Amino acid sequence: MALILYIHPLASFCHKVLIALYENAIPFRSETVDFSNPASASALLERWPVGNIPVLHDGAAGRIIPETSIIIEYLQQNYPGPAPLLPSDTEARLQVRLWDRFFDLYVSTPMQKIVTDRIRPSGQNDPHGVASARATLDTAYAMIERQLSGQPWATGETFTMADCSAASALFFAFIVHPFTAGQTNLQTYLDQLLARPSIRRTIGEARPFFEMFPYRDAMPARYLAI
Ligand SMILES: N[C@@H](CCC(=O)N[C@@H](CS)C(=O)NCC(=O)O)C(=O)O
Repeated sequence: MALILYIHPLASFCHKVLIALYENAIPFRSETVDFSNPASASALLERWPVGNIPVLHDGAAGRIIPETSIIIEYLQQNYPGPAPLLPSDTEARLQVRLWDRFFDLYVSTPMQKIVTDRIRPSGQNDPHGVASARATLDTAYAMIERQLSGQPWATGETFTMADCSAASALFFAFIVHPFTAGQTNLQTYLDQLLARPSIRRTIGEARPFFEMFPYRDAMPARYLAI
């Protein structure tokens, strides 16, 4: 198999790329990175010294491709499928890139800050950083609520890379920082994302690892039935 995606099945940024692969039925093999295993961790660092996952290895091209948005664009360029996730129209494409960045930077990143603070060694928590992450999520949720008014997906009528980013970000963000009662567009959007086959499949594959999630106790019951 030419494409190998190095992942962890519970990791939200890995979900973003898995969703893109499933949307276009691109054949690939996934390999789980075990950060607690020095051999597995150092093999990842050899491929991408930053040490983040996911990382794609394209054996046919002899290339390593890191960074979720770049991986998805690379897949579209080199392994195009029936569901392009970046539109060809340049203005529409800019909007997709903007909202992809938005979900990564202003939803996923603060969500990760809140989650990882829970597993810091005792006495090394960062209450100021967590409060700031919650404030960022409040701002982001209000902006997404407005953005979704009158359109089903993040940038319009079509499911795109921005929605891949949104799905992985909002699934976990909702657990650690729920939407307010008035944020009905956000709630409908999350429901719609969770009903999509590529996303159901990704979450289904993550479910056996939910016990490892530091906020497992706060997971909505319906997440367990996806
Ligand atoms: N900007 C990166 C973010 C990737 C990222 O933060 N991945 C997390 C997993 S969801 C990770 O590798 N965490 C492990 C670490 O930082 O050591 C991307 O889009 O690929």
